[in-house]
Amino acid sequence: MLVYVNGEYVPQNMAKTSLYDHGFLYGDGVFEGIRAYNGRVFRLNEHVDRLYDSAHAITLKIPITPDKMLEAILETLRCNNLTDAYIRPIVTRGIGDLGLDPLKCPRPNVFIITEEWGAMYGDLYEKGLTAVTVGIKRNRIDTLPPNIKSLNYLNNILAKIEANEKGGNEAIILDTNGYISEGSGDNIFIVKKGIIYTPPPLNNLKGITRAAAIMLAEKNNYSLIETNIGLFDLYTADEVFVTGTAAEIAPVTKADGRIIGDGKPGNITRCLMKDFVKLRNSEGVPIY
Ligand code: PXG
Repeated sequence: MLVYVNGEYVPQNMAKTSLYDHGFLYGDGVFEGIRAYNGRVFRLNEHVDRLYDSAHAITLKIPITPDKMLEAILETLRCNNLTDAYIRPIVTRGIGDLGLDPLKCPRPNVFIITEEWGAMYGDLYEKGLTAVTVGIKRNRIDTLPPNIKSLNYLNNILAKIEANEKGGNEAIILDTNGYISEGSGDNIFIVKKGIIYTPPPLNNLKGITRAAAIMLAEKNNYSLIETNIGLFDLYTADEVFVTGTAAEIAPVTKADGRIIGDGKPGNITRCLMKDFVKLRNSEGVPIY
């Protein structure tokens, strides 16, 4: 597999950066997670926009234009003959000294990794995921805003460690007010009496799959309300599902030992899952 490193395509085991790259030393950088299906990159412009927004939020000036980034992503896929892939653009602050000051890093580094990739949860799309709330809280919005897709994912990783420990497929992370924020790598929705609810995108990542799910809900004339959600709402929901580039739309059928609805993926969840598969198979930027 070839990877993109600052304008060049190099074998993945030859790609390198310095130990002094602040992406490595401090998690100082941003990234994206993108999928390609059937030779088309799903929501490519949206992911590139979010990458540049994340970078802007940490005053990181990406050394190439968004158009060049988009073309580099497509070219990396082409170099590797990929049609169904996971794509990981990464921009680090670049090489500096051991101090944390980003002013010491003159040039950000740009990397693009691509891999062949299929479904994430396998039979769990039929059975549903088991979710567990974790003790670690989502970063407060006035500390490290969860909207920034930064290379510092320790908050999410600590949540994932707890979920693994508790035997859950995914973590449900609360914010410091006790409201549900998101999973370790996906956004959360609940359904009650035919109405879909999801937290406003403040204490979580502005998920691109989340936006697609909202669009599909509107197309199907489902009512959808963005509002704060608590544990009671989660436990007593008729349906729960998560959305993310990796997870796509995946049903949750158990949360903290409470069976959700009748313990099977609900009708609205299934409808959105089906529509999402149609959408991602039919839309996207052609690679070839
Ligand atoms: N919240 C968080 C914290 C995420 O990292 C999402 C929501 C969903 O956003 P999108 O735009 O993808 O719908 C994400 C993105 C993984 C993995 O290995 C997951 C993500 C990114 C990178 C890796 O599970 N999720």
